[in-house]
Amino acid sequence: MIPPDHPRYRQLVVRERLARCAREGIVALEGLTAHGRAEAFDYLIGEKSTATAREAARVAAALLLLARHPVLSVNGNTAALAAAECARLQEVTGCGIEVNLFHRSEERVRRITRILEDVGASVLAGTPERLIPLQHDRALCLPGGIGSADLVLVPLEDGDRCEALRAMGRTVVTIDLNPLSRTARMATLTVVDELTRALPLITEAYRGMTRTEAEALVRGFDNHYLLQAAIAEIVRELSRALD
Ligand code: PTJ
Repeated sequence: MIPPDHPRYRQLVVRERLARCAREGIVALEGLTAHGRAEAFDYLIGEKSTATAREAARVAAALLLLARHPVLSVNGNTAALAAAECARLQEVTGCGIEVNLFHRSEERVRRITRILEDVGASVLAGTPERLIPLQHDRALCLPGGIGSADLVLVPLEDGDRCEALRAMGRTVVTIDLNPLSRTARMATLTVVDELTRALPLITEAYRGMTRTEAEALVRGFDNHYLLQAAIAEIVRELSRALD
């Protein structure tokens, strides 16, 4: 039992949830190390959504609004941490949701689908095909889902699928606390923020946005600039750390 007055109560609750989901086969064991890396980067950005993250979330909403067939790709960590936020994003934007896993097994796909459906999400189903040119199982996707999406929102991605999707001409929006990761640099747009903070920011930005505003936001953004700004924010946060 974690005492609610513990200074890092929230982080400990999240860790406990991820550990439980790992024991239940929802989160891959490797997902726990990915989370540890993210915790370290979250520390560096001050565990809050920065101004740059908010700006990037608005651009993400704009890209979603202008997309013809947007699909949110969900892995084990994303389902364990943010199933309800995924469902809410879908409710507001109408995006498709597809389970796509690096450490794939049909049992994990079923469990992750159930977590999402339990909070009201509608998850795409069907027979996956190797539609992305990759050697591992992230190649597997649904012809009516990621296979035909013009925009794929891929939180907590590993870089090679991001690169492959870009090479296929897709718009790739990612959420990644590490602004230096290959995914962050390969994506069309990266929101450098923690997943459970970033998804609601995107959802709320989408709700109030007109098509004209979206078109203006999409015309003016530069992912490289946003990543540099995110790194500058980390440096500022570090220089204040011991003040
Ligand atoms: O469920 P599976 O089988 O698809 O496997 C999922 C993992 C996460 C194991 C797999 O995709 C993987 O190995 O990912 P990587 O290459 O470790 O990349 C994950 C990225 O997401 C890292 O750059 C982390 O910093 C970042 N990340 C992890 N948790 C969060 C995060 N970014 C934002 N919010 C988080 N909560």
